[in-house]
Amino acid sequence: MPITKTAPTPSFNNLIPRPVSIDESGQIFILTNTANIYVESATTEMLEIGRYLADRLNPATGFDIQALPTSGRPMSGNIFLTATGNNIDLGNEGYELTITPDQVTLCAHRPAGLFRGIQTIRQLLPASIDSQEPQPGPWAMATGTIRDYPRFAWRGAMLDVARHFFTVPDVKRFIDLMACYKLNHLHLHLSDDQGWRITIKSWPNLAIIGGSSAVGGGPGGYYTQEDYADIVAYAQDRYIMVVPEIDMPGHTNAALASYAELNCDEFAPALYTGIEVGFSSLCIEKELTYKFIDDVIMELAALTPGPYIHIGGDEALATQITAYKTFMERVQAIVQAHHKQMIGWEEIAQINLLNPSIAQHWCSELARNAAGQGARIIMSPASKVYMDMKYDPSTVLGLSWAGCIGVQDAYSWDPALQLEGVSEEAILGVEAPLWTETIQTMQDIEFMVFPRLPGYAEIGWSPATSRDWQDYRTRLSAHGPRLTRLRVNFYRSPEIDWEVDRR
Ligand code: NGO
Repeated sequence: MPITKTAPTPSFNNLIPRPVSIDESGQIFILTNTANIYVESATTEMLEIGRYLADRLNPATGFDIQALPTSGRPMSGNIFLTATGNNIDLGNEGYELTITPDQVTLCAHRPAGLFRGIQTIRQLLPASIDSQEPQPGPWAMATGTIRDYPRFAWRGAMLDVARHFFTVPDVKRFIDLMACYKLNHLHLHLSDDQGWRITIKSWPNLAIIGGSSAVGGGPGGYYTQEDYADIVAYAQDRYIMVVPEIDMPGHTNAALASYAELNCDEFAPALYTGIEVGFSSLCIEKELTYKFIDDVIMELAALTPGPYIHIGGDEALATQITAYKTFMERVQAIVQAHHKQMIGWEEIAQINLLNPSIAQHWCSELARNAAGQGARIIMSPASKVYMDMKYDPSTVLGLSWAGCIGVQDAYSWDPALQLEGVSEEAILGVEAPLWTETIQTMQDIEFMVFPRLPGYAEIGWSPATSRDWQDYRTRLSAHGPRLTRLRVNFYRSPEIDWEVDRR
């Protein structure tokens, strides 16, 4: 049977994450070459958001859509972005989208809400809207109203740039793809045994020596502070907060190799290019260790507009537990002295956590102790959200220590039911890490991240009661053509009947 060339009927049914409320009215709006984007209460920030949308629409439509200031509703045929008259109950990221045959109106209380709503507009247009070259229209959208806001404040992804290094353009592409699914935190794992990836001006060898290796012995690399600031600003323009991690006291071979004086025996170990964990430790007894940490956190805090610094704390297998506690309590004080909130992997629950420190659950029950102390929890259960796990035993890339994670496994769990003693109120949100021991290129990243990431985004955003695997599976199939247009090297999982790109 020949594949039909007609475009799918416009509807609200293929959105990911699924909105809180959908009310279709059964007509269509058509975006034409006379349309513009009118922005009310046109601050620079609001106009930037309008321009962001125009930049997403112009390449594929071939139109010259402009973002223009307005006071009041524009004429029919246009897109109207406004912060006026919106219900503040929708919160900082919530929005209301009303589409009639005449107009598209996106209303949000805060700019972040407009930005999230723009992702919904993109998904309501045909998949070909994400092409970089002009495509045939018509650019039809279904009509009706969507009211939407997130379940959890933290919807994140983590990229390990330490095991393998990824360039600034790679990280920006990762950010763009996160933005499509309304994610809002990018956790960068900036140091590990195999590499130190950011310049610290007071300890220059960290990047120069510690940045010169990678798993498998590749050339490594590092971000200058300017590169890092560029990433942070790029993310900020997409309402994504960068959360930097410097892992300690374990996972520190790259630092120890860069400065002999950081080692208890004053001998610098060789650079490490294998994938074992748990063998390195900063020297807990040395005062210099804390001077080092203070310097690093001070520079990192100055580069970080967001409130968080992640200090790792996982798998400190080469550090005695009493020493670990002494160390971590000092580190917590250092982070707070630099006016930041400490985040650590759930092992930090072994210390006396000071408000507002945050623990990240990955594979033990320690997060429960953290919640018991009143700390908020980020849920990253390895067996569900580790994007470095293989999809199934035949996946060439990836590890499998936490099991294989198919698309359904990745989707079908609930953060509030995952760990007894860690309830909805204790949970700040969900984050999916991509560790990169086996991941070397952007193509590899895309293959492991897609199509699992949209599922994590939905778990973080959509009400638990509205989630259903069969329904999600159908919606995800319609994202195949979108990901293809975005040139994402996604895994064509056999669990999904991928929709054919019909134009
Ligand atoms: C663990 C370990 C990482 C590994 C990862 C591989 C945590 C928090 N520490 O997760 O160093 O890269 O597994 O899956």
